[in-house]
Amino acid sequence: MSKPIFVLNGPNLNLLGEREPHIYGHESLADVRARCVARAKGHGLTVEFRQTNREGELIDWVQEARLEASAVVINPAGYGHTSVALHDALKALDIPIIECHISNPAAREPFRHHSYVSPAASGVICGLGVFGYELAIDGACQLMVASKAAS
Ligand code: CA2
Repeated sequence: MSKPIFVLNGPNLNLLGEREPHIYGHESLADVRARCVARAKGHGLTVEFRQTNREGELIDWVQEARLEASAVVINPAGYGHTSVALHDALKALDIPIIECHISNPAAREPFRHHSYVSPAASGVICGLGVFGYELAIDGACQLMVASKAAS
């Protein structure tokens, strides 16, 4: 039995669907979870889907993923623009990491243009709404298959 894909969500994403629908859409985080579960099931995999408003907890989960996950999909939300500690934790992983943003941070305010997560990620998906989470699962699976074939 394969390890789950960890889908980790950072601060304020618990508000998804409640505010700023013009940026983030109308779906709730529970809806996003359902999309991820279904997409992973199509690949014969499971997901461990979590959200936190605390930086340390997010880092603890990334560390947990070292042993317990087959890949990580992470929407770091605001911590992507601020957290060296999150960058360091992600750099310690040897599994695929997909950074996923609902909006396109590069098309928004300048303070969203830098990501501490991108240099540690295998790939980045942004600007496609919550559908991006499904593509992130596909991307993680693709990289897992490629790394198995190479070993
Ligand atoms: O586009 C994304 O997914 C972001 O990661 C979302 C973050 C933002 O800081 C990043 O620049 C881009 C914000 C998450 C807050 O989500 C909310 C959702 C609904 C209402 C208010 C906030």
